[in-house]
Amino acid sequence: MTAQKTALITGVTGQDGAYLAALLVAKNYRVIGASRRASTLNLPRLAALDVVKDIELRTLDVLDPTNVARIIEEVAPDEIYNLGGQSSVQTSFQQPIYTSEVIGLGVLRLLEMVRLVKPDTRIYNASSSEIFGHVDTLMVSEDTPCQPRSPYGVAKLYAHWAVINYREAYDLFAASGILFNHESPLRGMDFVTRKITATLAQIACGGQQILSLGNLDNARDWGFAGDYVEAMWRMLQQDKAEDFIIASGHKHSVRQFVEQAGQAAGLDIVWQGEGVNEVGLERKTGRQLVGVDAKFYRPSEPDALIGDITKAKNQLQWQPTVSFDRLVEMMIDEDMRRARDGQVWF
Ligand code: NAP
Ligand code: G4F
Repeated sequence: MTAQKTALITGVTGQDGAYLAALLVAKNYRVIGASRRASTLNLPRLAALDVVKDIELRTLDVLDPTNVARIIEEVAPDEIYNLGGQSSVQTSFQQPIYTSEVIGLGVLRLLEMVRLVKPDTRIYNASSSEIFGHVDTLMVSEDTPCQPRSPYGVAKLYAHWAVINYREAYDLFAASGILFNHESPLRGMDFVTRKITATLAQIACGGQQILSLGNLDNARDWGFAGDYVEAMWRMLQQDKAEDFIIASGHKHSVRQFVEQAGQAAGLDIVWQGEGVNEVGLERKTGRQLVGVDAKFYRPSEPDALIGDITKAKNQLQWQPTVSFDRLVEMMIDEDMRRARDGQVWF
């Protein structure tokens, strides 16, 4: 029988943290779930997947290296999945310095603490497709040059190179997953997909609100978070630490997401007008369901990129199992259930 492995997950209270905790518990890991100290514990996602009882919760802030070092010393993890951090690109334009401290220097602090305290630990770094930004090709691979277009993307690129440097300089087993957007019914409300499904579900259940969005023509390569955490785990089971693109290989616009979510909620949406004057109307009644507000536009945006997952398919034997249509349906179904039950979520 193989010995039970210990995994430390930072950001366990977030979307990916919850799905990864459930995956590792099912694989018989001892799971140490770390989150920031808060006046009330943020456990609804872990509770939704019924894993609170199966993990050991610890307080950890990636801003404090002594905190990180103490926990590594105490729990002696075989694997660390560093998912904790300010994850909103939009917020990074308002809080660029804080964002860089947490998701840029935060990763460097973690790498340095692992090197000093337990250098045989395997580390997963949550890199992002935001590192690419503006590119000459729309299908990006692990070798595509980066030109990030947000403070978030710049900080993630710093962390990405810190991981490569620690691999080369100190032989740490540190690997970056360059993940494209991944969503689920557990996605935070300040991301566009969940904002759309939660609001349309409330409207479909009798609510009177209008879904107010930014640029409807921006597009993303969207996949399902449950698929993507499996890829994180596979990356740390390789013989050698390497970086991998994880994506769906397809892109859709925000407008297409709204239309698909509307269909799934029983709302047929037609568009009228242009730019900030554009509105989405319910075909049957003419009632306004969607509006555009310039406050949700960003100072700069990445190109509409698609991820090339050839390397992940060949080396990790990984590929997505949930299609775009199914993803939207899953999110609408869950938000309709919450709306009917009067639940306020995240
Ligand atoms: P999320 O739902 O926003 O979760 C972020 C987690 O980080 C939360 O548990 C949050 O804790 C924690 N956190 C925030 N600041 C922290 C700090 N200073 N120290 C420790 N923990 C902190 O994000 P997610 O979607 O699960 O994403 C996980 C990681 O993958 C993030 O690094 C994100 O940038 C990256 N990523 C995500 C995607 C995506 O599409 N989802 C794509 C590429 C990369 P609280 O409960 O206290 O808020
Ligand atoms: O849902 P979003 O906020 O996700 P974004 O910026 O792509 O970032 C997410 O994916 C990254 C992976 O590439 C992660 F690294 C990051 O942590 C995060 O998980 O915005 C998606 C698109 C953007 O083009 C945005 O301008 O939707 C557009 N959008 C239009 N209206 C909106 C809105 N975004 C938000 N959040 N809110 C709106 O009202």
